[in-house]
Amino acid sequence: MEIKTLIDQHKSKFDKFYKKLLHKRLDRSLLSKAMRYSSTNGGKRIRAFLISQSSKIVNLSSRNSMIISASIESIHSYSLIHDDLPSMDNDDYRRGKQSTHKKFGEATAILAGDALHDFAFQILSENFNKIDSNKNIKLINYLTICTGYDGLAGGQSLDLLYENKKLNKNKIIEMYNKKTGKLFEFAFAAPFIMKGETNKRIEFSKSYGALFGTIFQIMDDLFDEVNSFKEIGKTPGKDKKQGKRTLLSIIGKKDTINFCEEKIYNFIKRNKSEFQKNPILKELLYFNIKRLK
Ligand code: GRG
Repeated sequence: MEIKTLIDQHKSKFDKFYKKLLHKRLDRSLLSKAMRYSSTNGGKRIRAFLISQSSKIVNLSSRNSMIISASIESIHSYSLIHDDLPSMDNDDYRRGKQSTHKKFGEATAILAGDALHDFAFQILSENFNKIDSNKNIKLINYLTICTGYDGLAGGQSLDLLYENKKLNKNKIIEMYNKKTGKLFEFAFAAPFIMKGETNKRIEFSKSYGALFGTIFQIMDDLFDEVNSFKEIGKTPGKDKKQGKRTLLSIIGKKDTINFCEEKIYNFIKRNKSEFQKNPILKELLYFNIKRLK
Protein backbone atom coordinates (compact mmCIF):
# COMPACT_ATOMS: atom_id res chain seq x y z
CA MET A 1 0.00 0.00 0.00
CA GLU A 2 1.17 3.57 -0.72
CA ILE A 3 2.64 5.53 2.21
CA LYS A 4 0.10 8.33 1.70
CA THR A 5 -2.79 5.84 2.06
CA LEU A 6 -1.23 4.33 5.18
CA ILE A 7 -0.83 7.81 6.70
CA ASP A 8 -4.45 8.72 5.92
CA GLN A 9 -5.77 5.45 7.36
CA HIS A 10 -3.79 5.95 10.52
CA LYS A 11 -4.94 9.57 10.74
CA SER A 12 -8.62 8.50 10.97
CA LYS A 13 -7.79 6.02 13.71
CA PHE A 14 -5.74 8.56 15.63
CA ASP A 15 -8.26 11.39 15.22
CA LYS A 16 -10.98 9.20 16.75
CA PHE A 17 -8.79 8.36 19.75
CA TYR A 18 -7.64 11.95 20.22
CA LYS A 19 -11.11 13.50 19.96
CA LYS A 20 -12.39 11.04 22.57
CA LEU A 21 -9.52 11.90 24.89
CA LEU A 22 -10.13 15.65 24.48
CA HIS A 23 -13.85 15.14 25.00
CA LYS A 24 -13.20 13.32 28.28
CA ARG A 25 -10.76 15.93 29.60
CA LEU A 26 -11.92 19.30 28.31
CA ASP A 27 -15.06 21.26 29.17
CA ARG A 28 -17.24 23.82 27.40
CA SER A 29 -15.15 26.84 28.34
CA LEU A 30 -13.79 29.28 25.78
CA LEU A 31 -10.28 27.97 26.41
CA SER A 32 -11.34 24.37 25.80
CA LYS A 33 -13.06 25.43 22.57
CA ALA A 34 -9.89 27.13 21.35
CA MET A 35 -7.81 24.07 22.30
CA ARG A 36 -10.17 21.75 20.41
CA TYR A 37 -10.31 24.10 17.41
CA SER A 38 -6.57 24.21 16.98
CA SER A 39 -5.76 20.59 17.70
CA THR A 40 -8.51 18.85 15.70
CA ASN A 41 -8.76 21.01 12.62
CA GLY A 42 -7.20 18.84 9.98
CA GLY A 43 -3.50 18.20 10.57
CA LYS A 44 -1.85 15.45 8.52
CA ARG A 45 -0.80 13.61 11.72
CA ILE A 46 2.60 12.70 10.28
CA ARG A 47 4.14 12.62 13.76
CA ALA A 48 1.45 10.21 14.97
CA PHE A 49 2.12 8.00 11.95
CA LEU A 50 5.84 7.96 12.65
CA ILE A 51 5.12 6.94 16.24
CA SER A 52 2.86 4.12 15.02
CA GLN A 53 5.66 2.78 12.79
CA SER A 54 8.27 3.01 15.51
CA SER A 55 5.84 1.29 17.92
CA LYS A 56 5.41 -1.58 15.47
CA ILE A 57 9.17 -2.06 15.28
CA VAL A 58 9.55 -2.46 19.05
CA ASN A 59 6.15 -4.06 19.67
CA LEU A 60 4.67 -1.29 21.78
CA SER A 61 0.93 -1.65 22.44
CA SER A 62 -1.42 0.34 20.27
CA ARG A 63 -2.87 2.15 23.31
CA ASN A 64 0.51 3.32 24.59
CA SER A 65 1.47 4.32 21.07
CA MET A 66 -1.71 6.44 20.81
CA ILE A 67 -0.92 8.11 24.15
CA ILE A 68 2.52 9.19 22.92
CA SER A 69 0.91 10.41 19.69
CA ALA A 70 -1.78 12.41 21.51
CA SER A 71 0.91 14.06 23.59
CA ILE A 72 3.10 14.93 20.59
CA GLU A 73 0.24 16.17 18.41
CA SER A 74 -0.80 18.43 21.34
CA ILE A 75 2.71 19.91 21.53
CA HIS A 76 2.73 20.28 17.75
CA SER A 77 -0.62 22.15 17.78
CA TYR A 78 0.68 24.37 20.56
CA SER A 79 3.72 25.28 18.49
CA LEU A 80 1.56 26.08 15.45
CA ILE A 81 -0.74 28.40 17.45
CA HIS A 82 2.26 30.31 18.78
CA ASP A 83 4.02 30.25 15.42
CA ASP A 84 1.03 31.98 13.78
CA LEU A 85 0.88 34.83 16.31
CA PRO A 86 1.59 38.38 15.08
CA SER A 87 4.77 38.49 17.17
CA MET A 88 6.07 35.30 15.52
CA ASP A 89 5.38 34.32 11.89
CA ASN A 90 2.11 36.26 11.76
CA ASP A 91 -0.28 34.19 9.64
CA ASP A 92 -4.07 34.54 9.56
CA TYR A 93 -4.51 31.01 8.25
CA ARG A 94 -3.53 27.51 9.32
CA ARG A 95 -4.67 24.19 7.90
CA GLY A 96 -6.92 26.10 5.48
CA LYS A 97 -8.85 27.79 8.31
CA GLN A 98 -8.47 30.95 10.37
CA SER A 99 -5.52 30.67 12.70
CA THR A 100 -6.40 30.45 16.40
CA HIS A 101 -5.70 34.10 17.26
CA LYS A 102 -7.85 35.25 14.32
CA LYS A 103 -10.74 33.08 15.47
CA PHE A 104 -10.47 33.56 19.27
CA GLY A 105 -8.26 36.62 19.79
CA GLU A 106 -4.62 36.76 20.75
CA ALA A 107 -4.94 36.27 24.51
CA THR A 108 -7.05 33.12 24.18
CA ALA A 109 -4.74 31.78 21.47
CA ILE A 110 -1.67 32.17 23.69
CA LEU A 111 -3.48 30.45 26.55
CA ALA A 112 -4.78 27.64 24.31
CA GLY A 113 -1.19 27.02 23.21
CA ASP A 114 0.03 26.99 26.80
CA ALA A 115 -2.77 24.68 27.88
CA LEU A 116 -2.13 22.24 25.01
CA HIS A 117 1.53 22.15 25.99
CA ASP A 118 0.58 21.28 29.58
CA PHE A 119 -2.02 18.80 28.35
CA ALA A 120 0.76 16.92 26.53
CA PHE A 121 2.65 16.39 29.78
CA GLN A 122 -0.56 15.54 31.63
CA ILE A 123 -1.28 12.75 29.14
CA LEU A 124 2.28 11.41 29.28
CA SER A 125 2.25 11.26 33.05
CA GLU A 126 -1.24 9.80 33.60
CA ASN A 127 -2.36 7.51 30.87
CA PHE A 128 0.14 4.77 30.06
CA ASN A 129 -0.73 1.15 30.65
CA LYS A 130 1.80 -0.88 32.63
CA ILE A 131 4.84 1.33 32.43
CA ASP A 132 7.68 1.35 34.87
CA SER A 133 7.77 4.78 36.55
CA ASN A 134 11.52 5.27 35.94
CA LYS A 135 11.00 4.91 32.22
CA ASN A 136 8.02 7.23 32.36
CA ILE A 137 10.06 9.95 34.08
CA LYS A 138 12.88 9.45 31.56
CA LEU A 139 10.41 9.95 28.73
CA ILE A 140 8.90 13.10 30.24
CA ASN A 141 12.37 14.52 30.90
CA TYR A 142 13.35 13.83 27.28
CA LEU A 143 10.26 15.67 26.02
CA THR A 144 11.16 18.74 28.10
CA ILE A 145 14.57 18.74 26.39
CA CYS A 146 13.08 18.40 22.91
CA THR A 147 10.59 21.26 23.40
CA GLY A 148 12.70 23.71 25.44
CA TYR A 149 15.68 26.00 24.83
CA ASP A 150 17.62 23.31 23.00
CA GLY A 151 14.60 22.14 20.98
CA LEU A 152 11.46 23.74 19.57
CA ALA A 153 11.59 26.99 21.52
CA GLY A 154 15.33 27.43 20.90
CA GLY A 155 14.91 26.67 17.19
CA GLN A 156 12.05 29.12 16.84
CA SER A 157 14.14 31.78 18.52
CA LEU A 158 16.95 31.19 15.99
CA ASP A 159 14.44 31.26 13.14
CA LEU A 160 13.32 34.74 14.22
CA LEU A 161 16.86 35.98 14.90
CA TYR A 162 18.07 34.80 11.50
CA GLU A 163 15.53 36.81 9.46
CA ASN A 164 17.35 38.85 6.79
CA LYS A 165 20.78 37.73 8.05
CA LYS A 166 23.57 36.22 5.96
CA LEU A 167 24.05 32.63 7.11
CA ASN A 168 25.83 29.45 6.17
CA LYS A 169 24.20 26.05 5.57
CA ASN A 170 25.24 24.62 8.96
CA LYS A 171 23.51 27.37 10.92
CA ILE A 172 20.29 26.78 9.00
CA ILE A 173 20.43 23.02 9.51
CA GLU A 174 21.03 23.53 13.23
CA MET A 175 17.95 25.78 13.40
CA TYR A 176 15.83 23.18 11.50
CA ASN A 177 17.08 20.42 13.72
CA LYS A 178 15.91 22.26 16.83
CA LYS A 179 12.73 23.85 15.49
CA THR A 180 11.34 20.75 13.81
CA GLY A 181 13.78 17.84 14.06
CA LYS A 182 13.65 17.55 17.85
CA LEU A 183 9.93 16.79 18.05
CA PHE A 184 10.26 14.14 15.33
CA GLU A 185 13.30 12.78 17.18
CA PHE A 186 11.19 12.39 20.32
CA ALA A 187 8.28 10.93 18.34
CA PHE A 188 10.29 8.17 16.73
CA ALA A 189 12.48 7.39 19.76
CA ALA A 190 9.79 7.38 22.48
CA PRO A 191 8.58 3.80 21.78
CA PHE A 192 12.21 2.56 21.80
CA ILE A 193 12.75 4.22 25.19
CA MET A 194 9.51 2.86 26.60
CA LYS A 195 10.37 -0.66 25.56
CA GLY A 196 13.85 -0.43 27.10
CA GLU A 197 15.72 -1.06 23.85
CA THR A 198 19.55 -1.04 23.89
CA ASN A 199 21.36 2.32 23.92
CA LYS A 200 22.57 1.65 20.38
CA ARG A 201 19.03 1.18 19.09
CA ILE A 202 17.76 4.20 21.03
CA GLU A 203 20.52 6.30 19.44
CA PHE A 204 19.52 4.97 16.02
CA SER A 205 15.86 5.86 16.65
CA LYS A 206 16.79 9.39 17.75
CA SER A 207 18.92 10.06 14.70
CA TYR A 208 16.31 8.57 12.36
CA GLY A 209 13.60 10.86 13.81
CA ALA A 210 15.89 13.90 13.74
CA LEU A 211 16.84 13.29 10.10
CA PHE A 212 13.20 12.75 9.12
CA GLY A 213 12.19 16.00 10.85
CA THR A 214 14.97 18.08 9.39
CA ILE A 215 14.16 16.91 5.87
CA PHE A 216 10.46 17.47 6.58
CA GLN A 217 11.25 21.10 7.44
CA ILE A 218 13.46 21.58 4.38
CA MET A 219 10.58 20.34 2.22
CA ASP A 220 8.06 22.47 4.13
CA ASP A 221 10.07 25.55 3.14
CA LEU A 222 10.03 24.43 -0.48
CA PHE A 223 6.24 23.98 -0.37
CA ASP A 224 5.92 27.48 1.06
CA GLU A 225 7.50 28.82 -2.11
CA VAL A 226 6.05 26.59 -4.82
CA ASN A 227 2.60 25.51 -3.58
CA SER A 228 -0.76 27.26 -3.39
CA PHE A 229 -2.91 28.23 -0.36
CA LYS A 230 -5.13 25.23 -1.08
CA GLU A 231 -2.14 22.88 -0.90
CA ILE A 232 -0.44 24.26 2.21
CA GLY A 233 -3.46 25.70 4.07
CA LYS A 234 -1.63 28.91 4.99
CA THR A 235 -0.40 32.02 3.21
CA PRO A 236 2.11 30.90 0.55
CA GLY A 237 5.35 32.72 -0.30
CA LYS A 238 5.64 34.28 3.16
CA ASP A 239 9.18 33.04 3.90
CA LYS A 240 10.64 35.11 1.08
CA LYS A 241 8.60 38.20 1.98
CA GLN A 242 9.62 37.99 5.63
CA GLY A 243 13.28 37.46 4.77
CA LYS A 244 13.28 33.96 6.31
CA ARG A 245 16.56 32.13 6.01
CA THR A 246 15.93 28.71 4.49
CA LEU A 247 18.20 26.18 2.82
CA LEU A 248 16.30 26.95 -0.37
CA SER A 249 17.13 30.64 -0.07
CA ILE A 250 20.88 29.99 0.00
CA ILE A 251 21.44 27.00 -2.30
CA GLY A 252 18.34 26.85 -4.56
CA LYS A 253 15.82 24.08 -5.23
CA LYS A 254 17.99 21.56 -7.08
CA ASP A 255 20.81 21.59 -4.54
CA THR A 256 18.33 21.49 -1.69
CA ILE A 257 16.85 18.25 -2.99
CA ASN A 258 20.34 16.84 -3.69
CA PHE A 259 21.35 17.73 -0.14
CA CYS A 260 18.39 15.75 1.28
CA GLU A 261 19.00 12.75 -0.98
CA GLU A 262 22.64 12.63 0.00
CA LYS A 263 21.81 12.81 3.72
CA ILE A 264 19.32 9.95 3.36
CA TYR A 265 21.72 7.82 1.29
CA ASN A 266 24.54 8.19 3.82
CA PHE A 267 22.30 7.53 6.79
CA ILE A 268 20.94 4.34 5.27
CA LYS A 269 24.48 3.21 4.46
CA ARG A 270 25.54 3.69 8.08
CA ASN A 271 22.51 1.82 9.46
CA LYS A 272 22.04 -0.98 6.97
CA SER A 273 20.71 -3.64 9.32
CA GLU A 274 17.86 -1.50 10.72
CA PHE A 275 16.76 -0.63 7.17
CA GLN A 276 16.98 -4.24 6.03
CA LYS A 277 14.76 -5.33 8.91
CA ASN A 278 12.27 -2.49 8.34
CA PRO A 279 12.08 -1.43 4.68
CA ILE A 280 9.30 1.07 5.36
CA LEU A 281 11.86 3.30 7.10
CA LYS A 282 13.60 3.94 3.79
CA GLU A 283 10.32 4.53 1.97
CA LEU A 284 9.27 7.03 4.61
CA LEU A 285 12.44 9.09 4.28
CA TYR A 286 12.06 9.28 0.51
CA PHE A 287 8.33 9.95 0.80
CA ASN A 288 9.31 13.23 2.41
CA ILE A 289 10.96 14.31 -0.83
CA LYS A 290 8.44 12.67 -3.18
CA ARG A 291 5.68 14.84 -1.66
CA LEU A 292 7.16 17.60 -3.81
CA LYS A 293 7.33 15.84 -7.16
C1 GRG B 1 8.18 25.52 22.70
C2 GRG B 1 6.59 23.89 21.63
C3 GRG B 1 7.14 25.24 21.69
C4 GRG B 1 6.67 26.19 20.82
C5 GRG B 1 7.02 27.60 20.80
C6 GRG B 1 6.37 28.63 17.97
C7 GRG B 1 7.47 27.71 18.40
C8 GRG B 1 8.02 27.86 19.77
C9 GRG B 1 7.98 26.78 17.61
C10 GRG B 1 7.48 26.62 16.23
C11 GRG B 1 8.07 25.52 15.58
C12 GRG B 1 7.41 25.31 14.25
C13 GRG B 1 6.12 25.97 13.92
C14 GRG B 1 7.99 24.53 13.39
C15 GRG B 1 7.37 24.22 12.09
C16 GRG B 1 7.23 22.77 11.97
C17 GRG B 1 6.38 22.38 10.80
C18 GRG B 1 7.05 21.85 9.57
C19 GRG B 1 5.07 22.51 10.86
C20 GRG B 1 4.12 21.96 9.88
O1 GRG B 1 3.90 20.61 10.26
P1 GRG B 1 2.86 19.67 9.51
O2 GRG B 1 3.02 19.84 8.03
O3 GRG B 1 1.48 20.36 9.95
O4 GRG B 1 2.97 18.31 10.06
P2 GRG B 1 0.03 19.71 10.04
O5 GRG B 1 -0.89 20.89 9.85
O6 GRG B 1 -0.13 18.69 8.96
O7 GRG B 1 -0.10 19.13 11.40
